[in-house]
Amino acid sequence: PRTIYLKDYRAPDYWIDETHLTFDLQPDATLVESRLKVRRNLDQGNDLPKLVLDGVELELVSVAIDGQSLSADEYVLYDESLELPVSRPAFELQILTRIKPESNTSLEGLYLSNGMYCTQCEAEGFRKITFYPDRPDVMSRFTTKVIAPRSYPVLLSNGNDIERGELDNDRHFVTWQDPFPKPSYLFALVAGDLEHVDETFTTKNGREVKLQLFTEPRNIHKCDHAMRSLKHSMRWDEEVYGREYDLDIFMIVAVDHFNMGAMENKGLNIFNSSCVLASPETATDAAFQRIEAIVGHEYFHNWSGNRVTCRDWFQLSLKEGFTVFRDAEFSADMNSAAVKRIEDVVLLRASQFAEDAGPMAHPIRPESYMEISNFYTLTVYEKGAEVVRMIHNIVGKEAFRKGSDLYFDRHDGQAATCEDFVAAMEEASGKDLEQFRNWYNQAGTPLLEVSDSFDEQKSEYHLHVKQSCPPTPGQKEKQPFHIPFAIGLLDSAGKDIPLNAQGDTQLVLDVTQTEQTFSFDGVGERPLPSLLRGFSAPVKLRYDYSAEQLAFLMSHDSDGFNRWDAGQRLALLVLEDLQAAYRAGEQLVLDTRLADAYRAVLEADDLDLAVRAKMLELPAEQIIAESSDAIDAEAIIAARSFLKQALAEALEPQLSNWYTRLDVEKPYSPSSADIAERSLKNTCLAYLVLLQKPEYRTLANKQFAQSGNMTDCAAALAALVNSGDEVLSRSALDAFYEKWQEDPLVFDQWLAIQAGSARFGTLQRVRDLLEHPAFELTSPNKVRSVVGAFAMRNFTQFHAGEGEGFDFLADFVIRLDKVNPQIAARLVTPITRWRKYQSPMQEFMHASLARVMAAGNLSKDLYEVVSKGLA
Ligand code: B3K
Ligand code: ZN
Repeated sequence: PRTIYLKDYRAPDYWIDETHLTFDLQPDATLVESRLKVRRNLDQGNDLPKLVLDGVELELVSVAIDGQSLSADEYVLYDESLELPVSRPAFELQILTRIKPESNTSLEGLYLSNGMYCTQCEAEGFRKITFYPDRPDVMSRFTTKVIAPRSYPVLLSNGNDIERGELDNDRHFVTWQDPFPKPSYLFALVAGDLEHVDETFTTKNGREVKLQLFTEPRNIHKCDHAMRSLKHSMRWDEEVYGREYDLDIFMIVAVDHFNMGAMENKGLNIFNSSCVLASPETATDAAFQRIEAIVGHEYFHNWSGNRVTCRDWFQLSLKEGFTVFRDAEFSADMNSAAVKRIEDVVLLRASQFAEDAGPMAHPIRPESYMEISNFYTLTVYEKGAEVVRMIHNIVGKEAFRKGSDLYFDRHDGQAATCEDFVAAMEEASGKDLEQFRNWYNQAGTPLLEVSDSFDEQKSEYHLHVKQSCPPTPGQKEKQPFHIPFAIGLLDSAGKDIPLNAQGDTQLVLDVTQTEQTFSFDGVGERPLPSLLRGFSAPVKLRYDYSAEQLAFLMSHDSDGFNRWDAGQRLALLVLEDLQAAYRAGEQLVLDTRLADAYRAVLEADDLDLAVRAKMLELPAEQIIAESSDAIDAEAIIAARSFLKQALAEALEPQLSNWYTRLDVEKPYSPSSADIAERSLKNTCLAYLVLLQKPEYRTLANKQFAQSGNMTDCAAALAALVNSGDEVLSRSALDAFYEKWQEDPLVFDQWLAIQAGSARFGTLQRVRDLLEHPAFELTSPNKVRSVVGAFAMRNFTQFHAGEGEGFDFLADFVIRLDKVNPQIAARLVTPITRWRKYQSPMQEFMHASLARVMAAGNLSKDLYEVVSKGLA
């Protein structure tokens, strides 16, 4: 496969002013007629170069220019493009193609999901529908006529429906017109036998917008939460960003077969059903919150993505990083802000840091790719959002809003670049962001090494900060980053010390050099620093805290995030010692300082319940792994599972106390207060079942059988399955299956709980699940629930044995690549990180990865990830 470089970007040779599409839908032979108004881009010259259109797996039926058919010797048809002669600077092009939605399992382009037609065009799926300049800087006005048998009563596309009617052969049609020019990746079409719920929303300027949510009839009762979330998003974007919706109708469609969470097609968002459908009985709190976040995310794209889109795919973070930042702030406003921040940082540390340290590491604006689908990454999304957050923190809230207004005004209707965004922020704030731009160019997670000194005589305190960034593929040397470093200083009573004449107790230090010292005077006693408050930059922080200091921060830091983080650091310290003891063959013993600190968390009377629950969660194995240079999976697993068990034993009275206190019947609500209660209760339960005591298992069993909501039910099931009690687990799993086998989203949870269990998720069990009659290789949700849960979220079982898990993954990925390359390329990542592991894990992983390559005939997607993994 060919590598595409950012430095090779050239503006398009031709514009497409209008795009008129007609779809005649049939599963095995859909006819797509495309009429394009083409115009030479005169900025590129006055000559008339050949018009090159993208097209993949299309059957070309006919081409005509200004009504004149071309014969086959007048054009050149390549594997992935069509080259046409041009003799006039403006002309009308008419192309007829035939495609087969029913055999499209890549879920890119036009495909069938449970008998309903739908599309996914981002990034380069439109070229699987018709020949087109399938690049985001070509923006066109689309009119789409959808023709289908009447057994597909609902026919949708972008914009407003302007005409509908009946046709012969029991067919009908609807024509849609989208007044906003858009790139092809935002095109969408849906046809099916769907029901809908309708609402209206009145925008701040009094425009009425019709909101419609479409699903298969059996799911129609699961739409309330998504609809409510949509209204909240629309209001929030008006209030916080001044952004108003711009069409008369906004539609969301839920589909079962979908590669990602959702897609922001103009006026017609298409969602993975798991990200839209929820009822208390079938969806967990996490699902409710995920739905709210994703509905918001896709809605926010209407401005950050659609009205202002990306010039090229290297700019992906322009829309994704910004939009993730927007949805994170939205979720923080709707729920517990502290918990949202903690969850985002956990995701970053557990998964994005690993990406940044692995063979696919790339800056948030990559410089090259073979397959762009591989760059819809945690780096582009989550780290991209952190970069926007840093800008927000550097320029301040008001200037940020001014900058965002300027960006939207200036680039409305355009395909923009990351540079345009930074420039707008710079202009609106007057702050120099020159060095800050390195965040866009350089990959890798920077490391901040901090030490301090105190001059008692002068009452002066010094923080010495050293920054570095490890080499990443293609980038050996790095320039220093501009890192906003939020800090506070605590006195011995745990109070914040004023840091300047204005009495500020928190400062954001601008770390810009490789080594830098910050001095504070008038400091009466040696303070304890609270560093990187609120996770003010996506970096790793090293400071030699003692266990006692961390315990002190856990109970005194005025920054809620850092209280939690001190707990994480303390647990990591303890886990490191336990790993060392394990390797030395010593007996593992619980560090009472950690037990005391956790007890204090359980007993504190002022702590938010949701944060409390988070503070009781040990760092995930991936986070522990991330903090060591050579991962010793066995020691990590042994240390962490010992610690969990030991904490359960040490804290039994407090855990059981909280459980009892929170074990009250009440109607379900996804309010943050109720979510917090369930979260703490179920965290306690997860610990308690580890004790070999029948009463706690009975408790779990009772909760499993009696709870009226899926949060409590699934948590109890997971607790049972993780308890190691085979009999109870089996009978609960069977009962769950009996009850829920007909609901695919709940069935997915049944799969994921088993494949993800440290005790139950053995390789054999995973193999059995793949043989389950309801498992489908063509369903990304099913694949993720079994193989994703095992290879990406079940560290213990995936790394067990002598690499059998890796071999299994290799075989599975080879098979899946023929069906769905995008998902295959994602799933293979765990074994591409072999370099980070100790022997012999490293050799096992490498051998499995090499086997994938040796299978040959890989898709572009999988080839890129595997070849970079082996390089
Ligand atoms: N923009 C889409 C991502 C589509 C990715 C396709 N490979 C979803 C989102 O980020 O909102
Ligand atoms: Zn997005």
